[in-house]
Amino acid sequence: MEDKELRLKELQMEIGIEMQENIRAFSNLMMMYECAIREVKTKLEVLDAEFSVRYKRNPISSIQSRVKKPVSIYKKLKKYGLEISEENILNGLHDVAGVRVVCPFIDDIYMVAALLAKQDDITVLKVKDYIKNPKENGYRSYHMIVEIPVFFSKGKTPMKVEIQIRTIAMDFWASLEHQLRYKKDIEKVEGHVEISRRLLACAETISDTDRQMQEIKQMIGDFNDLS
Ligand code: 0O2
Repeated sequence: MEDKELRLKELQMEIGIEMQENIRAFSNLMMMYECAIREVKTKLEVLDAEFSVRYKRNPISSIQSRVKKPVSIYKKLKKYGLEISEENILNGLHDVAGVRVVCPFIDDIYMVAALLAKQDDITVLKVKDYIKNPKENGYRSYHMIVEIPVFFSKGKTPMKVEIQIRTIAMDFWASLEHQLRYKKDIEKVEGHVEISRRLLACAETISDTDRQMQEIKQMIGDFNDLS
């Protein structure tokens, strides 16, 4: 084999090895986020199980989780002007691991959030209360960015997880709105002002229903709470 050909083969091998190493490092990172999600889910499941036995009701209706897709990670890093690297993902992004908690009533949201926040291995880094301060489009949800230690063979690693807590009604609206328009170039759709107005009106109706259900719950008074 000629020198030039040999060098090309070596280069291809080097690139291949580097790519393999990057893929391995990325898979490892995603595994770490998956484990952080498991830790948070276990905490939520424990709280729900305890409530179920002590108070005969469940403050959590469902829990969903996801690790952000590589393309969304890439887009978010770009949005923040960051290079793709393990360090930037770990330090620059806070929603690679996401857990969504759906509760029956508004007061369940604040109770679940408070019970999580007071656990001494959880550090609350940021809270966005889109229930008290809904987004202009009507989006409501309680967002927490928490840091939780995960024990790997190399030792304890603090991992960030975004927790979104919302009622069944808020989840209904957000899921449909997400399908219909979120992230799409809605401004280019004919009648987009009317679409936004109607979506906002639906959000207001849903919010009013949530408030009424909360009041009915208080009127019945059958439910115990932790206070
Ligand atoms: P996906 O596809 O759900 O992962 P920040 O950088 O913190 O200022 P960021 O990250 O947009 O801004 O934070 P924010 O506002 O807390 O929103 C994070 C997530 O909340 C979104 O994740 C959505 O899941 C949800 N969300 C926020 N606004 C809306 C909304 O108007 N409608 C719906 N349906 N969901 C919303 P991602 O990564 O954008 O999307």
